[in-house]
Amino acid sequence: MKRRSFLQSAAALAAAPALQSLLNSAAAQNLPSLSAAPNRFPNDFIWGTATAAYQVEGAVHEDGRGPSVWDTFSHTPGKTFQGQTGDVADDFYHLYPHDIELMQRLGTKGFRFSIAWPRIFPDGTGTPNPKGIDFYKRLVDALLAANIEPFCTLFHWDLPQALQDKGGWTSRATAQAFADYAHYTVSQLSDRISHWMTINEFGSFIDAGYGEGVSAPGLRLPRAQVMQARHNAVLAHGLAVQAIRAAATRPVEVGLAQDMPGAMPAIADPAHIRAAEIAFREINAQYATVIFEGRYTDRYLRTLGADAPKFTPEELKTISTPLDFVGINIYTTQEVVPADTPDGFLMVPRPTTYPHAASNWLFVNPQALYWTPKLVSQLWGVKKIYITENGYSSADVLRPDGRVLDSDRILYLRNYLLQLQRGIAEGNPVAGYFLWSLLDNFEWSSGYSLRFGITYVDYATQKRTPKLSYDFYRNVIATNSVV
Ligand code: IFM
Repeated sequence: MKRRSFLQSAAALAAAPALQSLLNSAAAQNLPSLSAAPNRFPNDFIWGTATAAYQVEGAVHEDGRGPSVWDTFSHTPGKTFQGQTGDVADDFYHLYPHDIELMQRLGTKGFRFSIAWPRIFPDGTGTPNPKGIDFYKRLVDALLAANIEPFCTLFHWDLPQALQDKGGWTSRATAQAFADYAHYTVSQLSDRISHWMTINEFGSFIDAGYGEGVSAPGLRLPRAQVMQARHNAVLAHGLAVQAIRAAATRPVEVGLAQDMPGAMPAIADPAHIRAAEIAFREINAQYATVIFEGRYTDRYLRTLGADAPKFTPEELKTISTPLDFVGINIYTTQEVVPADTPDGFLMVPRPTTYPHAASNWLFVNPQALYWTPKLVSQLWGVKKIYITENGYSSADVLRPDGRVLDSDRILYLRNYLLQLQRGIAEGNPVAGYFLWSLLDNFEWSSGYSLRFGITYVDYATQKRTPKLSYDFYRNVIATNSVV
């Protein structure tokens, strides 16, 4: 301690006149001022963190909550890492006041969370559960008291089990049930919440849940049924957008949170950029493209042939109901090159040496935060984007001195945020960024084996320890820049 303060004061004494004369001469020569932070974000930029109900709340049997497909799936032997479940998770249901203090210390202006549908309608439909709504009222009131803007997602994968028993997303009735749940919830909470997102990441619960069987409900259905489930889910989104607008008691902004599989030009020349645009639209045909364009691409329908979903023109209109903002969950992207094929593009297979996080799908490519918003705004004329998720899983270690020095997460965040800032400076319409995640949490079928938080959670004691990346992010927010 002594040594540090001696060095600090000695350095300060030696540097003071030199620094002053440098500043003076910079001003005289009209050079940029040393005090002006480089890589600044817009003044009204919303810095936030993100979570989801089943991943953090716990308290699965409290206050009348019904079972969800994730309760069933995680309690089925062999489905999650070491049979782990979200029964307790981060116990956010009880500890949220403490976690809001963590957000305050961080300086965040926004918090993205999701509402557990089975807390509001334990059976998916029917009589609402007032205690479920009360929990979210308490949570939102506490956020507002802390000057943190709530960004609410209505569905982050915890479908009520009762609806799954009737076919889940393979049934069109689930789309209507979702709109009804959205209508009721917004009627109760829109006096407090201005930003609403319908659905989080369609592919992660449809394709992974009904096609590959690696997420709840763990099914491997024939392709035609999975394609119909995709359609029912985007229809649910469109119906919910309309229900939210109809139910809101004051003006609200409506969007979604989608992880558009990225495509970026391997080389930033016109031919590669064109190839990336074509690829981006096609690889998002089943979700984002139909939502923004109100049509499935010819290639999508042709490729599916007899397995293509059944739909009506009226449904396509509903699905593409205009949004106020678009939330994009961005972790990675993939390089595209032009190719002499009917599609005109080739997705570059990732070499085995391509860097990735602890999650084997999370390939590190900072330019994802530059190109994905750019392509979305250019292709579909989107005027307002939030990065609703971005983050990194690491092999975090709690050291004997009580610190978690996650320099790899900082490396990731710094490089990604620099690209985000570069894009905004060039005109990408990004209004905010929500880091995934505030806390380590239940990472679905990987259980607690993968940590995404900037706060370390000791699951045995529920003790929270801010990691070095928490300090890094606090500095980004305080300076509104990446330095
Ligand atoms: O934990 C998930 C989250 O629920 C959805 N987006 C990706 C995150 C990291 O895998």
